[in-house]
Amino acid sequence: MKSGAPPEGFGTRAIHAGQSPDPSTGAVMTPIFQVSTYAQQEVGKHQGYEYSRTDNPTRTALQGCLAALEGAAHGLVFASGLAATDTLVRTVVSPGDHVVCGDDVYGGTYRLFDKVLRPHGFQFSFVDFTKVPMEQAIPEGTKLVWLESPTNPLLKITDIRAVVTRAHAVGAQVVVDNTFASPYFQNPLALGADFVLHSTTKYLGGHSDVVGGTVLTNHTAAYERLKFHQNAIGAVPGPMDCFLTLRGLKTLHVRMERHQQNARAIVDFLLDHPEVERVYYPLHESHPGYAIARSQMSGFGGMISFELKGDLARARRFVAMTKIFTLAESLGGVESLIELPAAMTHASIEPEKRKAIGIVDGLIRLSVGIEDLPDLLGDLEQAFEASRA
Ligand code: P1T
Repeated sequence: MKSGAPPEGFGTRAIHAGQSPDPSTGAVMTPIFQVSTYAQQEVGKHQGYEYSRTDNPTRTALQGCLAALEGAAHGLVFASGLAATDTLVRTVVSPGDHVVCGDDVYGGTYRLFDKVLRPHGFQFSFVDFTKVPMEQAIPEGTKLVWLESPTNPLLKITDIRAVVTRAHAVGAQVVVDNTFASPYFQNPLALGADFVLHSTTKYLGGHSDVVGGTVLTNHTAAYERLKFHQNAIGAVPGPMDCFLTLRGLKTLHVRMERHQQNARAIVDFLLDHPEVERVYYPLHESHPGYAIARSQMSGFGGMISFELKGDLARARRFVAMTKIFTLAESLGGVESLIELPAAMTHASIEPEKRKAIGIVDGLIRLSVGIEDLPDLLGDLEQAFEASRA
């Protein structure tokens, strides 16, 4: 795209935002600036880059593109989703402050809050925003509200506008971890949230070949503090990781449509299957959060959770017997994955807490990829047969 042309639609932004042909060579793709330091003409006189922990041109391009996709004024990237989470919490609250967090979040987020930040004096309470009235869930004195919607792994839907209204009334800021929806289907800043976080490892990178995280915001003062911490703490991604994520972003809109198409057909297949006990998918009429989901999301991708009839052993056999769905942690890549959250991604949550939230030991989570649908359906069908006792 030539400089000066305004990028408009999502796909155009995914391909062009934050990037222009390299001025020194005309290279159409942002180069991998594999460099740690930059020449200065005299002390403090340089071309905008001093040291790659502070800034790197490949990272700058990625940050600009991600900000454009979430409709944010500012974007910063980190070495992982958890590095982004840690830096954000340390930036916006202090030890002693009270953080209210959704009860159903990625197990690593829970572990960071409960096992790393709590011992430093940060106060956390975990609540189910879909059940507890907002006044009770977010009491006076709360400084930060942290939520996922849809949640990992139960795909619960929180009314983001309602959380924002209550949080702002008590002077708290709101972070939405938007990893599951992706910016293609949901933009929490437009719903009033103060910060959006993504594990870019997932849909944004999209190819299971890179780990990363990002924070997006419209608050300039908070962005300045976050940027200071990004450099001062130093949990930054390398240029190759930024390049891979940037490359992944270019097809985000196309991939999300196909994830959604495949997932919807698999949800129908599972709902009709006599050996399936329960299916969780937010954009299905059967989901209790369906109306809210429709009001704040324009669609949903490939995440489905379900429970089989029968015992835990059946679920363990099932996940071991799929051939196209790979048994693995993570999600959001082009390839389909299957896992048992209680034993894998959410094993760091104490068993009694998992049970209270509803993450039963036999819960199966699918990340539906963009392979051919008949092959995916055939794979699940053969796993049903092969896993029968
Ligand atoms: O893995 P990392 O890039 O550090 O991102 C952490 C993270 C944050 N938020 C959500 C909603 C996530 O799902 C994750 C990582 N989740 C997995 C690895 C998983 O399989 O659920």
